[in-house]
Amino acid sequence: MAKIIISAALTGAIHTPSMSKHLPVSPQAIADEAIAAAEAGAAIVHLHARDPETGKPDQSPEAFRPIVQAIKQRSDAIINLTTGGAPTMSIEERLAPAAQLKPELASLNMGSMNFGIFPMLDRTKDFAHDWEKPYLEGSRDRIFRNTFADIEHILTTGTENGTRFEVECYDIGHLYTLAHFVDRGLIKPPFFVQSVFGILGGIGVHAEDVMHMKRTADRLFGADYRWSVLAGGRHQIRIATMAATMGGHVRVGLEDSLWIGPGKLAQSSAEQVALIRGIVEGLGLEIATPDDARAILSLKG
Ligand code: KMH
Ligand code: ZN
Repeated sequence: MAKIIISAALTGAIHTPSMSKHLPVSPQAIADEAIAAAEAGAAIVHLHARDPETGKPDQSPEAFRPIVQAIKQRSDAIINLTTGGAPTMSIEERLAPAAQLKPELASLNMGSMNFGIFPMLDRTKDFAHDWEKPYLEGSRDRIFRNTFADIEHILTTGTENGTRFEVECYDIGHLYTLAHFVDRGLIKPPFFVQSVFGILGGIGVHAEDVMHMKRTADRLFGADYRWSVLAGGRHQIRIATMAATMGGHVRVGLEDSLWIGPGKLAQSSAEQVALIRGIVEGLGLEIATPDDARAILSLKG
């Protein structure tokens, strides 16, 4: 039976430090979280970086370098660098860490969209840093830009470096955009499709949404794709479980959800990895090691 790949997304650019004291911010904390998640069963660690003083997303290659070095010294987990960065950043800025550090995997966001993080304002009383509130508020009037030209630029730069992609699809149209790049021969199978559920501006978190994504991807890509699923916030584990029962791979981590249960903050991404690992193994399925995942996704290693 095929093994299930667990990805752990450790810090991201959606949540801000005042939402949870457990969100890792410094290079050391992000690397430690990555290693703990890998030890708990994650084969892939998806990385963003932050300014250690303020916790603001920092997309400079210099911010990523010490994180990547520390992880490589202590783990063979697959390193997946964000090219999404944050919706406030330019495409060149977003691409720079992956272009310079040439990881095995990088994210590739498949369409421009609204990306609403402003509802989180309601849940946070006090902000420790000046940037946090306007950053969240600004998502009312900000577009997460991923034009066809942007996607092609990231795709061709990464491919020249031997980097393959976690293809992030936030809606059904993004699958058709992937099909367009497949038709043009710009991406080769197996495609690692990360379906993203529950971002305000993308597809929702109903079981029918998950079924529709899977059915559409099956029809468009047949045996040429590997399906992984993430859901934002409190829906994370429910949707990951649903995907696992359908043979999908799963992504968890504090980038996607700060929670481990109703009203209970997760202390780490590793805690979420351990939870979903227990569910996957309880279903009688096996988790993939990093080398299993390299084989499943045809990575350079
Ligand atoms: N934050 C996730 C919903 C990226 O880094 O390219 C999507 C993400 C984007 O991981
Ligand atoms: Zn990310």
